[in-house]
Amino acid sequence: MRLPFIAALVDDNRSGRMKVIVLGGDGFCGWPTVLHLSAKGHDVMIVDNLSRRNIDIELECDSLTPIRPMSERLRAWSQVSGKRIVFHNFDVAVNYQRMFDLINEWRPNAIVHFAEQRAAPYSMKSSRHKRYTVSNNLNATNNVLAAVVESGQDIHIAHLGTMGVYGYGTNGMKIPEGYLKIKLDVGDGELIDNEILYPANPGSIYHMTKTQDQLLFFFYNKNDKVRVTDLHQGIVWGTQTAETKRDERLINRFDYDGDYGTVLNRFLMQAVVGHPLTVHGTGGQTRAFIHIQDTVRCIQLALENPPATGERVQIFNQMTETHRVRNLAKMISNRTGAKIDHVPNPRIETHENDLHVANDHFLHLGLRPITLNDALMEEVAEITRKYAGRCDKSKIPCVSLWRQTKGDEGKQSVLRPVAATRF
Ligand code: NAD
Ligand code: USQ
Repeated sequence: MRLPFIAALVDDNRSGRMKVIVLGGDGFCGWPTVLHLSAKGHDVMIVDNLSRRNIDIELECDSLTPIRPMSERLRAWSQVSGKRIVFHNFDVAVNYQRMFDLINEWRPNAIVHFAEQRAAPYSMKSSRHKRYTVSNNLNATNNVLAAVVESGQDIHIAHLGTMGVYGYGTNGMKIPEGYLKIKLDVGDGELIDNEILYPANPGSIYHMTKTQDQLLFFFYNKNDKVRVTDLHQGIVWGTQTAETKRDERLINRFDYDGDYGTVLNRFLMQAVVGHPLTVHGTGGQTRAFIHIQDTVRCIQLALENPPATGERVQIFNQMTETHRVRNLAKMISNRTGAKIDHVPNPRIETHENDLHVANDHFLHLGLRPITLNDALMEEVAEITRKYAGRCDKSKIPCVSLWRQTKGDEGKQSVLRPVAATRF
């Protein structure tokens, strides 16, 4: 049986304090995680190339919330908490030497890897966006793994994967945490028990990179015994956490545009700014969700409970509940009176799916899930009201099409799924 907190106990001062590098620590999930780990007493270092802020410039759209430059964020945190966080600005996918040197000099206990291009619509905009997403995400992951191996250190890597690696259809079965138990027919009626990575079924180039990440982890774990936890996270909603609320300069980002905004935050914000709720197609898509406060708690739990050396890649489903898109829209419309608009679906995805997901690992580790509730939805609405003047409504529609074929645009909501999820 694995002992919780074992990596922390072997830390220099044996106090449970860890040295953690957070790759992508300026982003929506990364920034609140950095603050949460720092508040818990860990030594935190951020690596980020600020590519997400540059993509805002490319898309001519900004976070709804006025996120501050990194130096101001760090100064504010130091003033409110008395804790120092170091920031390095470089590209993990390109600058291998800096990554390697940092690991050698700082000798972290753990690396949390958020540093990837994470929007499915952005990844499908054009061949340039597809190539950027593949090159950025796969090289970032491979560089981190190769640097850890070359350093010879026993560093735990916690990576943010996605529920989308599984696809979203289960034919009634609960999606297991990473591995599928199977029976191999070896002939003559003899069946052998086995466990394999759950068959990948990505729905976008972005999601496809996460399925490839899984293979990189599998290989480096098998070959080099790298300790990895892959967190298959659902759609994150909300914006603030206990730490980001401590000072306005610490505010987290809030994406609402058609590429980076995710469905629940978009609906909550659309209701406030008087935009019809943009349900794609029938809205029968069911997805997994998690509040940002639980995201940071899950990462803390994952770091405190690393796999043992030699153990296979540990995969946890990081989600707390599932919802159907049209039900979310109806619920928000009932609360606010917002109009619902069923727009043609720009994506190629299954129109109606049920989704059942196992999340026992985090529950056993002590996660007490925060589920959708009025107070938290009101918090998102309040933030939207406060910063509504920053919203550019022309950026709300999702204009990134999954297939560029002429004449497909309006029809995509009635396309059949490209792959039925029956294994
Ligand atoms: P984000 O875009 O807000 O943050 C990612 C951060 O990584 C950005 O600050 C960006 O500048 C940085 N980055 C990207 N490539 C980099 C590189 N090559 N070198 C250095 N820095 C780089 O995204 P997020 O919402 O915080 O997501 C973080 C991770 O969590 C992603 O890997 C994403 O796939 C995963 N995830 C997010 C959600 C969600 O709903 N937001 C859900 C499931 C999984
Ligand atoms: N959708 C709408 N209306 C909108 C926006 C989205 O109906 O205005 C629908 C989409 O068509 C899709 C569903 O809502 O069926 C979810 O879309 P999303 O944009 O909220 O989420 P997605 O593209 O899946 O990506 C987000 C994050 C990604 C993460 C993933 C987790 O951007 O980083 O990996 O959620 S999961 O969905 O579980 O794979």
